Amino acid sequence: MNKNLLNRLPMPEGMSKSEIIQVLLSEEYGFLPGPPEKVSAKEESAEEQFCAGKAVLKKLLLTCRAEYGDFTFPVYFIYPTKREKPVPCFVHINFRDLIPDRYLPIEEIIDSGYAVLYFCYQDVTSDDGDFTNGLAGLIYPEGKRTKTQCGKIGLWAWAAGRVMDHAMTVPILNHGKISIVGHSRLGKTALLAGALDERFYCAFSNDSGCSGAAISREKRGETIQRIFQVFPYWFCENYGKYAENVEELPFDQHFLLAANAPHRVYVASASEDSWADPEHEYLSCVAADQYYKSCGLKGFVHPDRDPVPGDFFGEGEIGYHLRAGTHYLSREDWQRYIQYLNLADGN
Ligand code: GTR
Repeated sequence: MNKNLLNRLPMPEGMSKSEIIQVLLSEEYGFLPGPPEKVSAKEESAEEQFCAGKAVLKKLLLTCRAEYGDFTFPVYFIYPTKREKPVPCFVHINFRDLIPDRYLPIEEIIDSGYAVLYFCYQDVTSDDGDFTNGLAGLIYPEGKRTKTQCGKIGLWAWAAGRVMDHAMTVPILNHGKISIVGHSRLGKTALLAGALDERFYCAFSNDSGCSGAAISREKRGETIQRIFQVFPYWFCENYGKYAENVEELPFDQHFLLAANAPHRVYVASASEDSWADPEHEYLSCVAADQYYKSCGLKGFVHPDRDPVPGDFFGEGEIGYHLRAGTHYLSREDWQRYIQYLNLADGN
């Protein structure tokens, strides 16, 4: 572990949660639209015998009523047929609207007693620099943003919050155990959604890398310069000023983990994912540990060594694993998430 780097990072201790969020929004992700006045769900279709009858699959249309207009997007709800009590749930932001999907081993998740609320990010707004479609089109007249209005990550995170609004109205869900999961660019989104919405029990980021969990200073693989050159629309325009000045950042990505306190946050890395940089994702957990501790929490419980593939550190509010292999959201990652949640429940 790069202890020299760790020792010279800006630290969030002494800052309030809202001050941490303020700096992340004004300098990196941009400010999100306010919450809608009302979220309502309409059932479009239902499959009662999904997964050999072990689950119900419903397609819902979620409508968000706000001063800037109505916005509707599809959400899939899959829940176990047999339940003794309200079930925990994952809100999963995915790349596709397929079920099953290679990033969502749904039958296994259902067998573990979890429900899933699932949406496809591009049903919210496109993954490109066009700010005239979907939610972006409502918020940004003529597709133009100011320097600190949010980019696409912020808009996807906003939608995750609306799914949470809906989840809180569903009686079969355990409202205290609703977590958010995303992979890669959607792992960055999951961390932001968790930071902005304390109702999430845990934010799971999978291989989220640059501008997600990984520390930006001295980063290997993707850098702010590179990400802002290729995907400037994920962030607010203001972030561009750090493209060639990473040392000028008044924070680093452990602030994003810290902003998830007091609820849980989880960093999943893959050993061969050098573009995301697993070392710097781990460093971020170590750096955020102090903030969690300063809130009277356990933080990141880990041994005093670098992680090796197969490691799983699940004792604290910051959870972590290092999976062998490349950039992917695999069933092994999901198994760890479920293991972590069960451990937190004392099972
Ligand atoms: C890459 C990008 C990463 C990561 C990834 C993904 O092209 O450089 O930051 O977000 O896409 O989302 O799959």
